[in-house]
Amino acid sequence: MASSPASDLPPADPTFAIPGRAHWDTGPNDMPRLQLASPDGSTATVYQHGAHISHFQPAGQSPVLWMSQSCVYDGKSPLRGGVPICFPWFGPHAERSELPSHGYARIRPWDVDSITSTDTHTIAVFSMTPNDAELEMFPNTCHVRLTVTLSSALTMALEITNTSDSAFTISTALHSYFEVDDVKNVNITGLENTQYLSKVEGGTYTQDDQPIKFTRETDRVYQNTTTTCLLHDPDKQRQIAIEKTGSKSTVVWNPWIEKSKNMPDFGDDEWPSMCCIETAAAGPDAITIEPGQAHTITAKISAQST
Ligand code: TA6
Repeated sequence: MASSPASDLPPADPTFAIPGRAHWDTGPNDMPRLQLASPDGSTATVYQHGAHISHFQPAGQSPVLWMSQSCVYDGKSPLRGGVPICFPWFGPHAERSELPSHGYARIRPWDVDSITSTDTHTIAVFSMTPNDAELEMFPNTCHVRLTVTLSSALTMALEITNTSDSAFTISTALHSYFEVDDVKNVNITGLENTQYLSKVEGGTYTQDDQPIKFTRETDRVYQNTTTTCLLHDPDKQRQIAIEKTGSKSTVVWNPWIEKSKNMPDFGDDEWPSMCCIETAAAGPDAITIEPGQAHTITAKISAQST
């Protein structure tokens, strides 16, 4: 890989840039964010807070990731939309309700390890090591790295290394929010005949042999699945593919009307414009990592006109 850093500045330096490929700017409340571009003209944005990807737009397409207009940019809250990193647990903490939903990784700044470019890709690497407060929540030392690779597709690789001397089990997700024209008109293929846990109805069910459609609040953790999902959006005349490795859970979520009203960082009328298809390892598909070992989850997002 031929990298072309602009200078010997540290990549987290706000003056670091690779002309035409990477530069830092600031979002609301001066939150640092990295703007990436690939040779084909695709773009992506990653906030240093949570190593949170907030934007991905393939060349010639409208934005693929959804962000709430009510998102809170205070450097403490999770950003609503894009791709929050859920780690080291998914959802509410199993025993301690006072701990943050979806873990600590998305609500703290990450280090910037490198920003490089090649003839075809632009790559940014972020990492974090839990601090004392985070170790109090989850008492296992680890190192977490997110590699963001931008071409006409967006590939995210989340590598979790167990740096402790005992095995630990984590649940995690790349919690991707996708922009759709009207969620009532989309469908998702790839999860037919797959078992899922429904957080809305409660209990476990099996998807029929039909595509998933949204007619109500939907919050499903599909289990033991490694398939690629396709999000078909006829109104946008687009299909979004989510390919994955290292993940056996796929979470499908739309809050619908009432839940949207109960989320202060989610507009009451925003639910028709999004749906989540999350690349996860949760519930029975949680991951146990032995000392000194690592596990990587990848999600590759691409879009094509239909
Ligand atoms: O992925 C679906 C889910 O677990 C839902 O239950 C809902 O809570 C959503 O995540 C958003 O969680 P958050 O903590 O970001 O509000």
